[in-house]
Amino acid sequence: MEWSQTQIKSFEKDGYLFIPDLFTEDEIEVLRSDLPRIFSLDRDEIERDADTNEARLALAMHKYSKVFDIMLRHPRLLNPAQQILGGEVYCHQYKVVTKAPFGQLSFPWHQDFASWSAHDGMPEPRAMNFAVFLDDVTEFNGPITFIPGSHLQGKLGSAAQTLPGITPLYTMGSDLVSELISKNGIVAPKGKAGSAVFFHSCLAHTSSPNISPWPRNIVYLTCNRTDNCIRKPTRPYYYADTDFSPLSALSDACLTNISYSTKTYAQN
Ligand SMILES: O=C(O)CCC(=O)C(=O)O
Repeated sequence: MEWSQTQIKSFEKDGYLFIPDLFTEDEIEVLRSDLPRIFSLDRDEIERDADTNEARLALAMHKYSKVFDIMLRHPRLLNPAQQILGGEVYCHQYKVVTKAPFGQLSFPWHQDFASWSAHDGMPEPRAMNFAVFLDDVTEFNGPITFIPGSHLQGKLGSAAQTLPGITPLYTMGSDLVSELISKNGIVAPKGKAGSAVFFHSCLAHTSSPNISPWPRNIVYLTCNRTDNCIRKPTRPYYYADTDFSPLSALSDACLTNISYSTKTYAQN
């Protein structure tokens, strides 16, 4: 499934594309049903707040979850990734960001490319995020929030900020964010589980804590063009993979075709 010209134009203008109901409820349930097992694992790839033990991220889930290994190669993510990035892609980062009911996790304003460039030596902003909602996302459970069109400014000023349970994030100052918002506004795509939002690596974004009694899990596949592979890795593989093998897509029915017995078992 590739994007139409209208979708491409909208992405080029706004820096993101929201697609409601890209995945069915059944497909999402296959993924969501493995989350309790994943977040109970004691592995380096599961990041928690050291003080509260609140789970924040599961990274590189393809190493220990069969169903997320399948999702990594889903054609509804990979085909547009190859189309929009203009060539073969590999997985730079793959994660579930989990916001527990009434949890603390939030992200200050940032552009992803600032961190990928500074930590990983990514040459150009030719990687981007393909995100799928695993729960309904509302204004109350900490939606990801964008400044539309901010990607057109390229990489902007930022400084490393230490955050609990994740590697330092290159974040943007309030004056710069205010200026961008006064020009371009602010938007938080919301929708049912199964909806997707794909966004440019220079798009300024943030997200606030989950103030609701409902969970908010989003899976992010960050694809990078193989010829833009990272040059100076400084972080563990699960933040910035150094396996630059191109991904190839499975069949469109890959999530529904897996047999019941394989749905929840561990990958390794
Ligand atoms: O999932 C979220 O709330 C935001 C995640 C984010 O901003 C990021 O991973 O760069």
